Amino acid sequence: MSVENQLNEIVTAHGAVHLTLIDPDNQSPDMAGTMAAMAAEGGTDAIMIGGSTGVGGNIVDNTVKAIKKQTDLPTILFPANAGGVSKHVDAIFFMSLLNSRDVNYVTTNQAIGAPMIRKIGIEPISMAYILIEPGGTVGWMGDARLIPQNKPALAVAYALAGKYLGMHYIYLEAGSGADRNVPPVMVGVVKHAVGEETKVVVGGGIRDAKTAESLVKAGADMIVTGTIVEQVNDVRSKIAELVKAIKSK
Ligand code: 1GP
Repeated sequence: MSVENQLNEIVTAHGAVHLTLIDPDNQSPDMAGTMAAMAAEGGTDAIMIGGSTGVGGNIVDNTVKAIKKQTDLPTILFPANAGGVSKHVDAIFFMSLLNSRDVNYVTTNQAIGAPMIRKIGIEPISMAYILIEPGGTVGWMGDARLIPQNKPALAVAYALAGKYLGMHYIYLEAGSGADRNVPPVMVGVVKHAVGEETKVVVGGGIRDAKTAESLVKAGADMIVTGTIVEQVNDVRSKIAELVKAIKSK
């Protein structure tokens, strides 16, 4: 079964998916493998691998290989650009940064990477990537016109544009380590607009069970957490706490 279908089935069966993001630039590949294994024990559904800076060359490959050695969970690449593609992942979030001013992040990196993805045979999962304030490093690197937190209608407009362009997933991103996560009200109106079939992924600045739960209650299908995994000693319990809060069954 494709990774996309696996994730969608988890949404149907359990109400939401939890994704753990590991930035290859922030620890050794072995440590990344250990973190992924602990996240798996905590009940996360898949491991995303990516970061905005310092992720070229072998580091992504080595990190993915170490993660695959220590868990059976699906691995999904979350690339900063075409340079970060690894043949070892199961799938890739094939994203367009819809609210970027820079065409490189909207279509050029995608065109550079697409033939490689076809050749190595990893599964592309089409995704509209939409950056919300504060936007973090990715907002700066991606030259995004950040959507203000108090303008949910703008997020709806971009999300619908993504859906009508054929994208299956809509990622509302506040930026890694954000001091303000995407507001639940924005998630709610976006989910209402795009409907059940299009999945809404939310990430950036989510650190506790209460926040994760409020976002899923508002309509998020998938929650991404990254920074918190790097900050706690007990990764397993932290992930278990988040997973418990978002799964209805
Ligand atoms: C970043 O949304 C993800 O792309 C995760 O954000 O690191 O703040 O959990 P955090």
